[in-house]
Amino acid sequence: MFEKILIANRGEIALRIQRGCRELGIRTVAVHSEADADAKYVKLADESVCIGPAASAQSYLNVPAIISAAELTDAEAIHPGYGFLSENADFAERVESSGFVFIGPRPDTIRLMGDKVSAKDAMKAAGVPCVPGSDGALPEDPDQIRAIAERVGYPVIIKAAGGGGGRGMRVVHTEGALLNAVAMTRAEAQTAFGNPVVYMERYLQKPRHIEIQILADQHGHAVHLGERDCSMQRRHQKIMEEAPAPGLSRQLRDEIGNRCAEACRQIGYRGAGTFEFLYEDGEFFFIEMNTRIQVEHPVTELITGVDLIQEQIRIAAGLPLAFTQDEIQFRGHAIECRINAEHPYTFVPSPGRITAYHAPGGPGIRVDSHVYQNYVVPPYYDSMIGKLLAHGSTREQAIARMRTALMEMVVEGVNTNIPLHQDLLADQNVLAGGTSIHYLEHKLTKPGGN
Ligand code: MV4
Repeated sequence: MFEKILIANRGEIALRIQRGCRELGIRTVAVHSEADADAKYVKLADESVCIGPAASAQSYLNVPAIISAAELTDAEAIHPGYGFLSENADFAERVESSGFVFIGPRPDTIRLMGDKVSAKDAMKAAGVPCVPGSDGALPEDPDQIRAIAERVGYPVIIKAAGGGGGRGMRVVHTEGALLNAVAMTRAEAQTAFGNPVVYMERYLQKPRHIEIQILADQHGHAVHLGERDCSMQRRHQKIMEEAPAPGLSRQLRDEIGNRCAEACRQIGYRGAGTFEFLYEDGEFFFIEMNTRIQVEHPVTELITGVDLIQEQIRIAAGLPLAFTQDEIQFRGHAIECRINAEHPYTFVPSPGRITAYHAPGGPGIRVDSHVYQNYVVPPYYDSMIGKLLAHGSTREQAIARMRTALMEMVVEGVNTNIPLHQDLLADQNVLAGGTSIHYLEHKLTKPGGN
Protein backbone atom coordinates (compact mmCIF):
# COMPACT_ATOMS: atom_id res chain seq x y z
CA MET A 1 0.00 0.00 0.00
CA PHE A 2 1.07 3.59 -0.58
CA GLU A 3 2.57 5.56 2.29
CA LYS A 4 1.72 8.99 0.93
CA ILE A 5 -0.82 10.30 -1.58
CA LEU A 6 -1.10 13.77 -3.10
CA ILE A 7 -4.68 14.98 -3.54
CA ALA A 8 -4.93 17.16 -6.65
CA ASN A 9 -8.26 18.78 -5.84
CA ARG A 10 -10.08 21.10 -3.44
CA GLY A 11 -13.29 21.40 -1.43
CA GLU A 12 -15.39 18.56 -0.14
CA ILE A 13 -13.77 15.91 -2.35
CA ALA A 14 -10.28 16.82 -1.13
CA LEU A 15 -11.53 16.25 2.42
CA ARG A 16 -13.36 13.04 1.42
CA ILE A 17 -10.22 11.56 -0.20
CA GLN A 18 -8.17 12.58 2.83
CA ARG A 19 -10.55 10.73 5.14
CA GLY A 20 -10.24 7.60 2.99
CA CYS A 21 -6.44 7.83 3.10
CA ARG A 22 -6.37 8.30 6.86
CA GLU A 23 -8.46 5.20 7.41
CA LEU A 24 -5.99 3.23 5.27
CA GLY A 25 -3.03 4.63 7.22
CA ILE A 26 -1.82 6.70 4.27
CA ARG A 27 -0.33 10.16 4.78
CA THR A 28 -1.76 12.98 2.66
CA VAL A 29 -0.47 15.99 0.78
CA ALA A 30 -2.94 18.78 0.03
CA VAL A 31 -2.23 21.11 -2.85
CA HIS A 32 -4.10 24.40 -2.88
CA SER A 33 -4.46 27.77 -4.53
CA GLU A 34 -3.76 31.03 -2.71
CA ALA A 35 -7.54 31.42 -2.29
CA ASP A 36 -7.77 28.09 -0.42
CA ALA A 37 -4.77 28.57 1.90
CA ASP A 38 -6.96 28.56 5.04
CA ALA A 39 -9.21 25.69 3.98
CA LYS A 40 -10.00 22.86 6.42
CA TYR A 41 -8.60 20.12 4.17
CA VAL A 42 -5.32 22.05 3.88
CA LYS A 43 -5.02 22.32 7.67
CA LEU A 44 -5.99 18.67 8.21
CA ALA A 45 -3.57 17.25 5.63
CA ASP A 46 -0.20 15.95 6.82
CA GLU A 47 1.51 18.35 4.41
CA SER A 48 0.39 21.07 2.05
CA VAL A 49 1.84 22.89 -0.94
CA CYS A 50 0.58 26.13 -2.50
CA ILE A 51 0.52 25.57 -6.26
CA GLY A 52 -0.54 28.97 -7.56
CA PRO A 53 -3.00 31.85 -7.57
CA ALA A 54 -6.78 31.56 -7.22
CA ALA A 55 -7.54 31.03 -10.92
CA SER A 56 -7.87 27.28 -11.58
CA ALA A 57 -5.80 27.51 -14.76
CA GLN A 58 -2.83 28.59 -12.65
CA SER A 59 -3.38 26.23 -9.70
CA TYR A 60 -5.66 23.16 -9.81
CA LEU A 61 -5.00 22.80 -13.56
CA ASN A 62 -1.30 23.64 -13.29
CA VAL A 63 0.28 20.29 -14.21
CA PRO A 64 3.97 21.22 -13.68
CA ALA A 65 3.18 22.73 -10.25
CA ILE A 66 1.28 19.60 -9.17
CA ILE A 67 4.03 17.24 -10.37
CA SER A 68 6.63 19.40 -8.59
CA ALA A 69 4.58 19.26 -5.38
CA ALA A 70 4.52 15.45 -5.60
CA GLU A 71 8.31 15.39 -6.10
CA LEU A 72 8.93 17.86 -3.29
CA THR A 73 6.85 15.88 -0.78
CA ASP A 74 7.87 12.42 -2.00
CA ALA A 75 4.28 11.31 -2.62
CA GLU A 76 3.84 7.98 -4.41
CA ALA A 77 0.43 8.45 -6.00
CA ILE A 78 -1.88 11.25 -7.08
CA HIS A 79 -5.67 11.23 -6.63
CA PRO A 80 -7.30 13.70 -9.03
CA GLY A 81 -10.82 13.73 -7.50
CA TYR A 82 -13.49 14.97 -9.95
CA GLY A 83 -13.42 17.91 -12.37
CA PHE A 84 -10.10 19.71 -12.90
CA LEU A 85 -7.50 17.19 -14.22
CA SER A 86 -9.44 14.03 -13.36
CA GLU A 87 -10.25 13.08 -16.98
CA ASN A 88 -7.21 14.59 -18.63
CA ALA A 89 -5.29 11.76 -20.33
CA ASP A 90 -2.20 13.95 -20.84
CA PHE A 91 -2.09 14.66 -17.10
CA ALA A 92 -2.43 10.95 -16.24
CA GLU A 93 0.42 10.26 -18.67
CA ARG A 94 2.59 12.98 -17.12
CA VAL A 95 1.91 11.59 -13.65
CA GLU A 96 3.01 8.11 -14.71
CA SER A 97 6.03 9.23 -16.75
CA SER A 98 7.18 11.23 -13.70
CA GLY A 99 7.21 8.00 -11.69
CA PHE A 100 3.96 8.42 -9.73
CA VAL A 101 0.83 6.27 -9.74
CA PHE A 102 -2.27 7.92 -11.20
CA ILE A 103 -5.28 6.86 -9.13
CA GLY A 104 -7.60 6.20 -12.04
CA PRO A 105 -7.75 4.36 -15.34
CA ARG A 106 -4.79 4.05 -17.72
CA PRO A 107 -4.20 7.18 -19.84
CA ASP A 108 -5.24 5.40 -23.06
CA THR A 109 -8.56 4.40 -21.45
CA ILE A 110 -9.21 8.01 -20.43
CA ARG A 111 -8.42 9.09 -24.01
CA LEU A 112 -10.70 6.39 -25.47
CA MET A 113 -13.64 7.55 -23.30
CA GLY A 114 -12.88 11.24 -23.82
CA ASP A 115 -13.70 10.80 -27.50
CA LYS A 116 -17.43 10.04 -27.41
CA VAL A 117 -17.35 8.33 -30.82
CA SER A 118 -14.58 5.91 -29.86
CA ALA A 119 -16.19 5.36 -26.42
CA LYS A 120 -19.47 4.36 -28.03
CA ASP A 121 -17.74 2.13 -30.60
CA ALA A 122 -15.83 0.34 -27.84
CA MET A 123 -18.90 -0.14 -25.66
CA LYS A 124 -21.07 -1.33 -28.53
CA ALA A 125 -18.37 -3.88 -29.43
CA ALA A 126 -18.25 -4.96 -25.77
CA GLY A 127 -21.99 -5.68 -25.71
CA VAL A 128 -23.33 -2.52 -24.03
CA PRO A 129 -26.64 -1.30 -25.53
CA CYS A 130 -26.23 2.11 -27.20
CA VAL A 131 -28.58 4.74 -28.62
CA PRO A 132 -29.18 3.90 -32.29
CA GLY A 133 -27.30 6.34 -34.50
CA SER A 134 -24.59 6.96 -37.04
CA ASP A 135 -22.27 4.23 -35.69
CA GLY A 136 -19.20 6.42 -35.85
CA ALA A 137 -18.39 9.87 -37.16
CA LEU A 138 -20.78 11.52 -39.62
CA PRO A 139 -19.40 11.67 -43.16
CA GLU A 140 -19.09 14.95 -45.11
CA ASP A 141 -21.38 13.94 -47.96
CA PRO A 142 -24.83 15.60 -47.54
CA ASP A 143 -26.66 12.72 -49.21
CA GLN A 144 -25.07 10.22 -46.85
CA ILE A 145 -25.93 12.40 -43.83
CA ARG A 146 -29.55 12.61 -44.97
CA ALA A 147 -29.65 8.85 -45.51
CA ILE A 148 -28.32 8.17 -42.00
CA ALA A 149 -30.92 10.47 -40.43
CA GLU A 150 -33.63 8.77 -42.48
CA ARG A 151 -32.52 5.38 -41.17
CA VAL A 152 -32.14 6.55 -37.54
CA GLY A 153 -35.49 8.36 -37.63
CA TYR A 154 -36.35 11.93 -36.60
CA PRO A 155 -35.93 13.65 -34.22
CA VAL A 156 -32.17 13.14 -34.19
CA ILE A 157 -29.43 14.74 -32.11
CA ILE A 158 -26.05 15.84 -33.46
CA LYS A 159 -23.25 15.58 -30.89
CA ALA A 160 -19.59 16.54 -30.91
CA ALA A 161 -17.12 13.66 -30.41
CA GLY A 162 -15.02 16.01 -28.27
CA GLY A 163 -18.03 17.17 -26.22
CA GLY A 164 -19.84 15.37 -23.48
CA GLY A 165 -21.70 16.45 -20.38
CA GLY A 166 -24.09 18.43 -22.55
CA ARG A 167 -21.62 20.56 -24.47
CA GLY A 168 -21.87 20.70 -28.27
CA MET A 169 -25.26 19.15 -29.08
CA ARG A 170 -28.15 20.05 -31.40
CA VAL A 171 -31.58 18.46 -31.78
CA VAL A 172 -32.97 18.23 -35.33
CA HIS A 173 -36.66 17.61 -35.98
CA THR A 174 -36.87 17.76 -39.79
CA GLU A 175 -34.72 16.98 -42.80
CA GLY A 176 -34.91 20.65 -43.81
CA ALA A 177 -32.94 21.64 -40.69
CA LEU A 178 -30.45 18.77 -40.83
CA LEU A 179 -27.46 19.95 -42.86
CA ASN A 180 -27.33 23.38 -41.29
CA ALA A 181 -27.41 21.83 -37.80
CA VAL A 182 -24.58 19.48 -38.70
CA ALA A 183 -22.50 22.38 -40.08
CA MET A 184 -23.17 24.53 -37.01
CA THR A 185 -22.34 21.73 -34.55
CA ARG A 186 -19.15 20.95 -36.50
CA ALA A 187 -18.03 24.59 -36.44
CA GLU A 188 -18.75 24.94 -32.71
CA ALA A 189 -16.99 21.65 -31.99
CA GLN A 190 -13.91 22.81 -33.89
CA THR A 191 -13.85 26.06 -31.88
CA ALA A 192 -14.65 24.56 -28.49
CA PHE A 193 -12.78 21.24 -28.63
CA GLY A 194 -10.40 21.60 -31.59
CA ASN A 195 -12.14 18.58 -33.10
CA PRO A 196 -14.81 18.92 -35.82
CA VAL A 197 -15.95 15.28 -35.61
CA VAL A 198 -19.69 14.93 -34.95
CA TYR A 199 -22.01 11.94 -34.73
CA MET A 200 -25.75 11.36 -34.78
CA GLU A 201 -28.20 9.58 -32.48
CA ARG A 202 -31.93 9.15 -32.32
CA TYR A 203 -33.16 11.88 -29.93
CA LEU A 204 -34.90 10.41 -26.90
CA GLN A 205 -37.59 12.86 -25.85
CA LYS A 206 -38.32 12.01 -22.20
CA PRO A 207 -35.51 9.85 -20.85
CA ARG A 208 -34.22 9.42 -17.34
CA HIS A 209 -30.49 9.66 -16.66
CA ILE A 210 -29.40 6.47 -14.94
CA GLU A 211 -25.75 5.55 -14.45
CA ILE A 212 -24.01 2.34 -13.39
CA GLN A 213 -21.05 2.41 -10.99
CA ILE A 214 -18.31 -0.12 -11.63
CA LEU A 215 -14.98 -1.09 -10.04
CA ALA A 216 -12.29 -3.03 -11.90
CA ASP A 217 -8.93 -4.20 -10.59
CA GLN A 218 -5.68 -4.88 -12.44
CA HIS A 219 -6.20 -8.65 -12.23
CA GLY A 220 -9.12 -8.99 -14.62
CA HIS A 221 -11.94 -8.68 -12.05
CA ALA A 222 -14.80 -6.23 -12.42
CA VAL A 223 -18.03 -5.69 -10.48
CA HIS A 224 -20.96 -3.31 -10.69
CA LEU A 225 -22.38 -1.50 -7.68
CA GLY A 226 -25.81 -0.84 -9.07
CA GLU A 227 -27.24 2.34 -10.49
CA ARG A 228 -27.90 5.94 -9.54
CA ASP A 229 -30.81 7.96 -10.91
CA CYS A 230 -29.44 11.43 -11.71
CA SER A 231 -32.39 12.79 -13.67
CA MET A 232 -32.99 15.78 -11.37
CA GLN A 233 -30.81 18.38 -13.10
CA ARG A 234 -30.81 21.79 -14.65
CA ARG A 235 -28.54 22.92 -17.49
CA HIS A 236 -26.56 19.70 -17.15
CA GLN A 237 -25.90 20.37 -13.44
CA LYS A 238 -27.22 17.52 -11.32
CA ILE A 239 -28.86 18.67 -8.13
CA MET A 240 -30.29 15.54 -6.49
CA GLU A 241 -29.40 11.88 -7.03
CA GLU A 242 -30.72 8.64 -5.62
CA ALA A 243 -30.14 4.91 -5.57
CA PRO A 244 -31.71 2.57 -6.42
CA ALA A 245 -33.54 4.15 -9.38
CA PRO A 246 -37.28 4.16 -8.60
CA GLY A 247 -39.18 1.44 -10.45
CA LEU A 248 -36.16 -0.36 -11.86
CA SER A 249 -36.45 -4.13 -11.39
CA ARG A 250 -33.72 -6.12 -9.76
CA GLN A 251 -33.47 -8.23 -12.90
CA LEU A 252 -32.92 -5.22 -15.16
CA ARG A 253 -30.30 -3.80 -12.76
CA ASP A 254 -28.41 -7.10 -12.73
CA GLU A 255 -28.61 -7.41 -16.49
CA ILE A 256 -27.33 -3.91 -17.33
CA GLY A 257 -24.83 -3.94 -14.45
CA ASN A 258 -23.36 -7.28 -15.54
CA ARG A 259 -23.03 -6.01 -19.10
CA CYS A 260 -21.05 -3.01 -17.83
CA ALA A 261 -18.80 -5.18 -15.67
CA GLU A 262 -18.21 -7.53 -18.62
CA ALA A 263 -17.34 -4.55 -20.86
CA CYS A 264 -14.78 -3.45 -18.24
CA ARG A 265 -13.17 -6.89 -18.31
CA GLN A 266 -13.10 -6.84 -22.10
CA ILE A 267 -11.38 -3.45 -22.41
CA GLY A 268 -9.09 -4.02 -19.41
CA TYR A 269 -10.57 -1.13 -17.44
CA ARG A 270 -8.84 -0.18 -14.19
CA GLY A 271 -10.33 1.68 -11.22
CA ALA A 272 -13.74 3.21 -10.58
CA GLY A 273 -15.91 4.24 -13.50
CA THR A 274 -19.44 5.17 -14.42
CA PHE A 275 -21.49 4.14 -17.44
CA GLU A 276 -24.02 6.87 -18.26
CA PHE A 277 -27.28 5.72 -19.78
CA LEU A 278 -30.48 7.27 -20.97
CA TYR A 279 -33.39 5.13 -19.79
CA GLU A 280 -36.71 5.26 -21.60
CA ASP A 281 -39.63 2.81 -21.78
CA GLY A 282 -37.73 0.17 -19.82
CA GLU A 283 -34.65 0.27 -22.08
CA PHE A 284 -31.07 1.38 -21.38
CA PHE A 285 -29.05 3.31 -23.97
CA PHE A 286 -25.36 4.00 -23.27
CA ILE A 287 -24.25 7.58 -24.00
CA GLU A 288 -20.91 8.21 -22.26
CA MET A 289 -18.47 6.77 -19.75
CA ASN A 290 -16.91 8.77 -16.92
CA THR A 291 -13.45 7.63 -15.88
CA ARG A 292 -13.39 9.53 -12.56
CA ILE A 293 -14.96 9.26 -9.12
CA GLN A 294 -18.21 11.22 -9.29
CA VAL A 295 -19.75 13.82 -7.02
CA GLU A 296 -22.68 11.49 -6.29
CA HIS A 297 -20.58 8.42 -5.40
CA PRO A 298 -21.77 8.46 -1.73
CA VAL A 299 -25.31 7.32 -2.63
CA THR A 300 -23.74 4.09 -3.88
CA GLU A 301 -21.56 3.88 -0.77
CA LEU A 302 -24.65 4.16 1.43
CA ILE A 303 -26.58 1.35 -0.24
CA THR A 304 -23.61 -1.02 -0.72
CA GLY A 305 -21.36 -0.25 2.26
CA VAL A 306 -18.39 -0.09 -0.13
CA ASP A 307 -15.95 2.82 0.31
CA LEU A 308 -15.34 3.77 -3.32
CA ILE A 309 -12.41 6.08 -2.59
CA GLN A 310 -10.58 3.39 -0.65
CA GLU A 311 -11.30 0.88 -3.41
CA GLN A 312 -9.83 3.29 -5.98
CA ILE A 313 -6.67 3.51 -3.87
CA ARG A 314 -6.42 -0.26 -3.33
CA ILE A 315 -6.86 -0.92 -7.04
CA ALA A 316 -4.20 1.67 -7.93
CA ALA A 317 -1.83 -0.04 -5.49
CA GLY A 318 -2.31 -3.27 -7.43
CA LEU A 319 -4.48 -5.11 -4.91
CA PRO A 320 -7.25 -7.37 -6.19
CA LEU A 321 -10.90 -6.52 -5.47
CA ALA A 322 -11.72 -7.80 -1.98
CA PHE A 323 -15.22 -8.94 -2.98
CA THR A 324 -17.05 -10.68 -5.80
CA GLN A 325 -20.31 -9.58 -7.43
CA ASP A 326 -22.27 -12.06 -5.27
CA GLU A 327 -20.91 -10.44 -2.12
CA ILE A 328 -22.25 -7.01 -3.02
CA GLN A 329 -25.63 -6.47 -1.41
CA PHE A 330 -27.94 -3.55 -1.99
CA ARG A 331 -29.50 -2.28 1.22
CA GLY A 332 -32.24 0.32 1.39
CA HIS A 333 -32.40 3.63 -0.41
CA ALA A 334 -30.14 6.70 -0.47
CA ILE A 335 -30.67 10.28 -1.66
CA GLU A 336 -28.14 13.05 -2.11
CA CYS A 337 -28.95 16.76 -2.19
CA ARG A 338 -26.15 18.93 -3.53
CA ILE A 339 -25.99 22.03 -1.36
CA ASN A 340 -24.90 24.98 -3.49
CA ALA A 341 -24.14 28.56 -2.49
CA GLU A 342 -26.53 30.03 -5.04
CA HIS A 343 -29.99 31.55 -5.28
CA PRO A 344 -32.48 28.65 -5.07
CA TYR A 345 -34.50 29.71 -8.13
CA THR A 346 -32.28 31.96 -10.27
CA PHE A 347 -29.17 29.82 -9.60
CA VAL A 348 -27.02 32.96 -9.40
CA PRO A 349 -23.87 32.04 -7.42
CA SER A 350 -23.62 33.47 -3.93
CA PRO A 351 -20.01 33.46 -2.73
CA GLY A 352 -19.08 35.07 0.59
CA ARG A 353 -18.79 34.43 4.30
CA ILE A 354 -20.89 31.72 5.94
CA THR A 355 -21.89 33.54 9.12
CA ALA A 356 -23.70 30.61 10.74
CA TYR A 357 -23.44 26.89 9.99
CA HIS A 358 -25.08 23.91 11.62
CA ALA A 359 -24.88 20.50 9.96
CA PRO A 360 -27.82 18.14 10.47
CA GLY A 361 -27.44 14.68 11.98
CA GLY A 362 -29.36 11.68 13.21
CA PRO A 363 -29.86 8.15 11.90
CA GLY A 364 -28.99 7.65 8.26
CA ILE A 365 -27.65 11.18 7.69
CA ARG A 366 -24.26 11.89 6.08
CA VAL A 367 -22.79 15.32 5.35
CA ASP A 368 -19.79 15.57 3.04
CA SER A 369 -18.64 19.18 3.31
CA HIS A 370 -15.50 21.21 3.86
CA VAL A 371 -17.29 24.31 5.16
CA TYR A 372 -17.74 25.68 8.67
CA GLN A 373 -18.85 28.84 10.44
CA ASN A 374 -16.90 31.85 9.10
CA TYR A 375 -15.66 29.95 6.06
CA VAL A 376 -15.59 32.22 3.02
CA VAL A 377 -16.95 30.59 -0.16
CA PRO A 378 -14.53 31.79 -2.85
CA PRO A 379 -15.98 33.14 -6.11
CA TYR A 380 -13.45 31.30 -8.31
CA TYR A 381 -14.75 27.73 -8.24
CA ASP A 382 -18.08 25.93 -8.48
CA SER A 383 -20.75 26.79 -5.98
CA MET A 384 -21.19 23.40 -4.28
CA ILE A 385 -20.48 23.77 -0.55
CA GLY A 386 -21.37 20.25 0.42
CA LYS A 387 -23.55 17.23 -0.06
CA LEU A 388 -26.31 16.13 2.25
CA LEU A 389 -27.20 12.45 2.11
CA ALA A 390 -29.95 10.40 3.68
CA HIS A 391 -30.13 6.62 3.84
CA GLY A 392 -33.18 4.62 4.91
CA SER A 393 -34.51 1.11 4.61
CA THR A 394 -37.09 2.38 2.10
CA ARG A 395 -37.28 5.37 -0.27
CA GLU A 396 -40.00 6.84 1.96
CA GLN A 397 -37.75 6.64 5.01
CA ALA A 398 -34.81 8.17 3.14
CA ILE A 399 -37.05 11.04 2.01
CA ALA A 400 -38.43 11.58 5.51
CA ARG A 401 -34.89 11.69 6.92
CA MET A 402 -33.78 14.08 4.19
CA ARG A 403 -36.68 16.44 4.85
CA THR A 404 -35.83 16.52 8.55
CA ALA A 405 -32.16 17.12 7.78
CA LEU A 406 -32.93 19.94 5.33
CA MET A 407 -35.10 21.53 7.99
CA GLU A 408 -32.31 21.25 10.59
CA MET A 409 -29.53 22.50 8.35
CA VAL A 410 -28.46 26.12 8.90
CA VAL A 411 -26.31 28.01 6.39
CA GLU A 412 -26.43 31.80 6.82
CA GLY A 413 -24.58 34.61 5.08
CA VAL A 414 -24.87 33.16 1.58
CA ASN A 415 -27.88 32.04 -0.44
CA THR A 416 -28.30 28.30 -0.73
CA ASN A 417 -30.52 25.98 -2.74
CA ILE A 418 -31.90 24.32 0.43
CA PRO A 419 -35.39 25.79 -0.25
CA LEU A 420 -35.38 24.24 -3.73
CA HIS A 421 -34.58 20.81 -2.26
CA GLN A 422 -37.42 21.29 0.24
CA ASP A 423 -39.81 22.13 -2.62
CA LEU A 424 -38.70 19.11 -4.59
CA LEU A 425 -39.21 16.75 -1.67
CA ALA A 426 -42.76 18.10 -1.29
CA ASP A 427 -43.57 17.69 -5.01
CA GLN A 428 -46.02 14.85 -5.73
CA ASN A 429 -44.22 13.84 -8.94
CA VAL A 430 -40.84 13.72 -7.23
CA LEU A 431 -42.34 11.72 -4.37
CA ALA A 432 -43.84 9.29 -6.89
CA GLY A 433 -40.35 8.85 -8.41
CA GLY A 434 -39.13 8.35 -11.95
CA THR A 435 -39.27 11.94 -13.28
CA SER A 436 -37.40 12.65 -16.55
CA ILE A 437 -34.32 14.79 -17.16
CA HIS A 438 -36.62 17.69 -18.16
CA TYR A 439 -38.73 17.73 -15.02
CA LEU A 440 -36.90 20.43 -13.07
CA GLU A 441 -36.70 22.86 -15.99
CA HIS A 442 -40.41 22.39 -16.67
CA LYS A 443 -41.28 22.87 -13.01
CA LEU A 444 -39.24 26.06 -12.79
CA THR A 445 -40.77 27.63 -15.90
CA LYS A 446 -44.36 26.85 -14.91
CA PRO A 447 -46.22 30.01 -13.87
CA GLY A 448 -46.43 29.93 -10.09
CA GLY A 449 -44.05 26.98 -10.00
CA ASN A 450 -41.46 29.19 -8.24
C1 MV4 B 1 -29.15 12.73 -25.41
C2 MV4 B 1 -30.46 13.14 -25.09
C3 MV4 B 1 -31.50 12.61 -25.81
N1 MV4 B 1 -31.25 11.72 -26.81
N2 MV4 B 1 -28.95 11.84 -26.40
C4 MV4 B 1 -26.86 15.67 -22.46
C5 MV4 B 1 -25.61 15.45 -21.71
C6 MV4 B 1 -24.87 14.43 -22.47
N3 MV4 B 1 -24.18 13.59 -21.53
C7 MV4 B 1 -25.91 13.70 -23.25
N4 MV4 B 1 -27.09 14.47 -23.15
C8 MV4 B 1 -28.23 14.07 -23.76
N5 MV4 B 1 -28.09 13.18 -24.76
C9 MV4 B 1 -29.98 11.36 -27.09
N6 MV4 B 1 -29.77 10.49 -28.07
C10 MV4 B 1 -30.64 14.06 -24.04
C11 MV4 B 1 -29.49 14.52 -23.37
C12 MV4 B 1 -29.76 15.43 -22.28
C13 MV4 B 1 -29.43 15.07 -20.97
C14 MV4 B 1 -28.87 13.85 -20.65
C15 MV4 B 1 -28.55 13.54 -19.35
C16 MV4 B 1 -28.83 14.43 -18.33
C17 MV4 B 1 -29.38 15.63 -18.61
C18 MV4 B 1 -29.69 15.98 -19.93
C19 MV4 B 1 -30.28 17.21 -20.20
C20 MV4 B 1 -30.57 17.55 -21.50
C21 MV4 B 1 -30.31 16.66 -22.53
